[in-house]
Amino acid sequence: MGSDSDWPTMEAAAEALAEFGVPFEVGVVSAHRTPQRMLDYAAGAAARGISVIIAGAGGAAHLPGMVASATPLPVIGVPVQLRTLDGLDSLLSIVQMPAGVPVATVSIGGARNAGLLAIRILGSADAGLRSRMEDFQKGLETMVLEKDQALRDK
Ligand code: RP5
Repeated sequence: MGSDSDWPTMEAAAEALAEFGVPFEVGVVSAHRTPQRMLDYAAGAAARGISVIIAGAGGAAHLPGMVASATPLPVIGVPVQLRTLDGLDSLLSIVQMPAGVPVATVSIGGARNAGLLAIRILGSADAGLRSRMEDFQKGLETMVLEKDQALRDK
């Protein structure tokens, strides 16, 4: 993430990965304040065994796109909502990438979905993880059906 101030938002991605038992690392890598560190991080991630990068930033949120430009790994961008502009600035800074440099952008503040998308990407080559994702999806369905039934029983 671009700042430790992003952590209250980004924590949900870490929680999702932890729920599925997927190992991850968390860190602050700023596109504007530590540009060389960001480039080194992105360029070295694949060689260190990283498979997917979730990059969250707010405001002029150039981190996900710049990381994507310096790694062949899939990058998921999380627009972090700051006090101004309702996070629209973050979203637009991340989502409108030039052709050739994709960032899979989730919703404003959508860090949990970023974690879940990373799990789906990893699950495409991991049958056990994919099976756990299918169980998770069945759990969502069960939850909705139970809520529906609870409303009908009122
Ligand atoms: C961005 O600037 C960070 O991702 C953060 O969302 C925002 C503000 O950072 P701080 O001033 O709170 O460190 O680069």
